[in-house]
Amino acid sequence: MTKDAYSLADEAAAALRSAAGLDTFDVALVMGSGWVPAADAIGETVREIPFTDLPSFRAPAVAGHGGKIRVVRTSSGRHALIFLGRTHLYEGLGVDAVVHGVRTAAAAGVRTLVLTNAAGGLRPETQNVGDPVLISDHINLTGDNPITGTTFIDLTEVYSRRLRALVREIEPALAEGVYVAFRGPTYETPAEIRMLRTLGGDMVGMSTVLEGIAAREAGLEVLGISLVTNPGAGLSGEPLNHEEVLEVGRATAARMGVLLAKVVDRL
Ligand code: 8IG
Repeated sequence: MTKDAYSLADEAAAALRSAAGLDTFDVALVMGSGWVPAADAIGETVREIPFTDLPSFRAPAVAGHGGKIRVVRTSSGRHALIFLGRTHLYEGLGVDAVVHGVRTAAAAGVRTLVLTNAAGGLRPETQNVGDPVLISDHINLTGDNPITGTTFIDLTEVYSRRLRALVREIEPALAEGVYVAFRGPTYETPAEIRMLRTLGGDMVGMSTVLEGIAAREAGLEVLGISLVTNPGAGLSGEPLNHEEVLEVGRATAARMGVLLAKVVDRL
């Protein structure tokens, strides 16, 4: 029998503890595209571990997505695991590969998970490119789920109300929104964007929801933040491209980094 995804995460957690020289960690952060430059503000780097040094991890396929775990000590002495890059469902490696980092972090003792992403904005009436938006809930249109079998996990509060309130103590004006995920890798058609607006979505992307589900299964408290890097297809008259995502990230890195550093120190 091949080993199940949870035992593989236990093995990866043991390798991570040993590579990091630490027994446990307070928080993990997954840095989406556009967020990697913000990682520098979170704390002092203790060690960097390439994904390829840890069992069952894959190097991310996308340029600009990094590919390592940075172990950081924050100014208040907390230890954070910063995932610089993630595996996406559209890479075709399967849902277990997508959530392996989250399961590994949970197995290594993390109790709080911060999921960041870059996303298309579905509400150009109120959203500007470069705005962070707190994820209040999600709509999973990936067609997949990290859980198989009769484990009926409650998803009433995937994205912690408590953590959202804590972020709003730091940035009271931050908007909240519902994040919709498709498998990708195509961006949407304008008709799909109109559909998502009708369905109650506020942001659209290709990540986060499967990791959020796996995190709730593991009992983690989750904070989700999207960086709006483009209006959804058909909302602006311009075609979408990946380079603008990275550019918005570079332009907002300082603001996002300061925000995350403050959040991590108040957990
Ligand atoms: I950044 O407009 C980013 N990621 N599906 N649609 C989808 N993913 C995205 C988008 C977008 N922008």
